[in-house]
Amino acid sequence: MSRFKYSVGPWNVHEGADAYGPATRDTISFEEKIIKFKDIGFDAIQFHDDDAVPNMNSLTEKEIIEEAKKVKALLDKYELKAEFVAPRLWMDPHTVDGGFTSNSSEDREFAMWRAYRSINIANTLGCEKIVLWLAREGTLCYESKSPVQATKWLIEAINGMLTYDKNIKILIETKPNEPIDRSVCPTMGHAMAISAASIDSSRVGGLLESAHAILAGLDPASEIGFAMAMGKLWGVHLNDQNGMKFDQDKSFGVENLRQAFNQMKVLMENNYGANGEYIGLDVKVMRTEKQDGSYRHLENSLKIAKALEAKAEKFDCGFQEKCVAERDYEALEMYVMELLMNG
Ligand code: 3MF
Ligand code: MG
Repeated sequence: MSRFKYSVGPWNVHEGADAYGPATRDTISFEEKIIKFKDIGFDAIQFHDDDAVPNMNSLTEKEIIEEAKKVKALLDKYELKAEFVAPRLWMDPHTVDGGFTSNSSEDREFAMWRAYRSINIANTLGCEKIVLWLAREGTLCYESKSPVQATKWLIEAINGMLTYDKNIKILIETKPNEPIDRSVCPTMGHAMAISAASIDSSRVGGLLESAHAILAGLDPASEIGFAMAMGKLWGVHLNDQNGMKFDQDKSFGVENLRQAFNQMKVLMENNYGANGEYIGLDVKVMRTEKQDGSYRHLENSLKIAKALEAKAEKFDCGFQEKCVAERDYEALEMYVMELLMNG
């Protein structure tokens, strides 16, 4: 039995297309996905605004809420919760140059329209969390944007959301690059500073994704620890990543088991989940996988997460303290390796 509740997004089961090649698997319907998610052992679903309400740009505010109610009924039917709603500000023609920090005022307005509609959808789905993955908030051409102005626009946008709804919580999902070159808000340190600069810091926190930290050259466990020290780690996307290249969203722990262990350990030691936070697994199956393997990365990630939870449970704190007191870090390191290597 795990101490954690786990969540997943519909995008984590996908058709296998990448930047250089077409789909390799067929599309699976939303309902079929969530039935399987439940079956695998997930407790909650993560949503982009248009995962919940497709084609939302052409719907009225009232129609958007009506559509979201149908999704809520589906979640209730399968006894699943909604964890968060994230405005998808990277697919639309209005966000070619970014959303909240676009150089076009019309596009910035569109981004706010989507953010407010995301809040309405979250309220309808019964969740209080809005995730901002700031995909295109940054530069491709450095001189095209002022880093000062962009940061101020981002804070203004967050203030707008905090004002629009008095209960909503905003989680900034930091990422240093991809699809843009240089992000306005690349790390947890940046997210915490933006929180502090907002009109209600108690409602602005962070979501750490392992792969995103690795892309920034940082250790995910340290990023988790930093946000937890501020009391502001309200979401995680555990996965793995082989070095500083394109975002891979590999199964949790498959590249660096010790690093994965330390993420689990820091979450457990600091009581992550005590306020209802979920462990999200933002993983993608390999392109080579056949149709009937569409969920294997999720099953594997969950299995690895739970196995690492058991390892962290077994961690001998007395021995650690002894090693620390004696400054015998070679012994401590070998102890960790043996813990991980021995069944
Ligand atoms: C990209 C991501 C995103 C976010 C998602 C929810 C598509 O690297 O991690 O997945 O997690 O948009 O915030
Ligand atoms: Mg993510």
